[in-house]
Amino acid sequence: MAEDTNLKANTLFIEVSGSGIPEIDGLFVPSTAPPVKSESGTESSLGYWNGKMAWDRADGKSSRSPSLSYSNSYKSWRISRLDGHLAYDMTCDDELPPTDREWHVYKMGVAPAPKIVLHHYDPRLPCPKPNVLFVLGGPGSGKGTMCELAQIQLGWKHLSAGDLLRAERNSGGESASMIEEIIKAGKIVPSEITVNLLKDEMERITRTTGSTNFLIDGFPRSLENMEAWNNIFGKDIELPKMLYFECPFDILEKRIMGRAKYTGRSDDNLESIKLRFDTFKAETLPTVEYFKSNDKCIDVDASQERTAVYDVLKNNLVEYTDKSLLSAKLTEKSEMLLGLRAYPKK
Ligand code: UP5
Ligand code: MG
Repeated sequence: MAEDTNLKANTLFIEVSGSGIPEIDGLFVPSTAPPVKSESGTESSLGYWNGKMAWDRADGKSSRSPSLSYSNSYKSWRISRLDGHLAYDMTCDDELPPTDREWHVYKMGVAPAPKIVLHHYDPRLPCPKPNVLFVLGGPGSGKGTMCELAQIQLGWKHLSAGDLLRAERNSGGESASMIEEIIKAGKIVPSEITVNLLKDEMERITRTTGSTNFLIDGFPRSLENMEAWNNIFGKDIELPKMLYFECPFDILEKRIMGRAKYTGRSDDNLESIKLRFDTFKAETLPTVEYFKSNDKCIDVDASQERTAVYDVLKNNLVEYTDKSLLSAKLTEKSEMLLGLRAYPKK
C-alpha cells in the first residue's frame, strides 16, 4: 500500500482503563515514532503506522513505539505491554481503535480487556468552551422534537435538561426519589443538580465527539437556574441566545395528552400538566424576560406547523453549522419528527 500523503495530523488522545494489567492503563498520545517502511512495505508518517493513526504512551514507558497501532499483516488493532509484548488485540479494519466492542486478550495479556475512550481534546487540559443556544417554552411546545431534528440534520448536540434529570432519577442515585417527587409535582429541581448534569454531559460530548455546538432544551427554567449557570459558566462564556417557543395552553395540553401513551412519563397526565404550566408562568417566564431585556431572545410561534417551526430554528443555527449539512436530505427519522412520515407500527 502506498503511503497516503494527504493524511490529517493525528490529534486524538486515547484513554485506556480497567485492563487486567494495570500498567497498561493510562493516556495514549499521537505517536511520535519516526517514519519507517514496514515489512509489508507500508511507509508510516508521524502519528500514523501502516496507514492508520497510532499512539504512544503519554508516560513514554513502553519499549514498543507506537504502543497502540494497527497491523496490516494481522489485520488487527493492537495494544502492547510496557515490555513490548502484545497484550490485547481486535481483528477488524476500523479506521480507529474500536471503543464499542470488547478487545481480545492476547497471549501475553491478562483479562479483563481494557475499555477504550477516544478524546478529541487533550484530557489533561481544560475542556474547550461550549457554543450554546437555549430553547425554552411551555411543556409540550415542541422543544424536544425540534432539537432532535437539529441534532440529526445539522449536527448540533441536543441536551434536554428534563431527559438528563429523568436519567439521573432512573440511575437510582441518592437524589433519585427527590427528583421524581419534584418532576411529578411540576416543580423545579435544585439548580445545582441540573447545571452539573449539563456541564458534565457537555464536557463528555465535546471531548469524545469534538463537537462544541449545543442546544439546551428546557433550561434555564427560573432566575435561580440562570444564576447557577452564571456561577459556573458566566465568566467563561457570553450569555447564550434563547429561542422562546410560544404556544397557547390548550394546544400544549392537547399535544402532551397525544404523546402521553408513548412516553410513559410520570408527569404526562392532566393534573401534572396543569402544575407544570403554572410553574412555567410563575418561574420560567421571568427568565424569558431576562433574555429579552438583554436582547438575547428570539420569539418563535410554536403553534405553527412543525416544518415552519423547524425552519426558524434552522435559520438561527446556520452561522455555526457545517455548511455541507445545510442541504442534506431529510432522514426517515427527521420525516417522522416533522410529521411527514408515519412512525412504524409497534
Ligand atoms: N409536536 C411538537 N411540535 C409540534 C408542532 N409544531 N405541531 C404539532 N405537534 C407538535 O412535543 C410534544 C408533542 O407535540 C409531541 O408529541 C410532538 O410530536 C408534538 P415535544 O417536542 O415533546 O415538546 P417539549 O417541549 O419537549 O415537551 P416536554 O413535555 O418535554 O416539555 P417540558 O418542558 O414540560 O419537559 P422537560 O422534560 O423539559 O421537563 C420535565 C420536568 O423536569 C419539569 O417539569 C421539571 O420538573 C424538571 N426540570 C427541572 O426541574 N429543571 C430543568 O432545568 C429541566 C426540567
Ligand atoms: Mg422535551
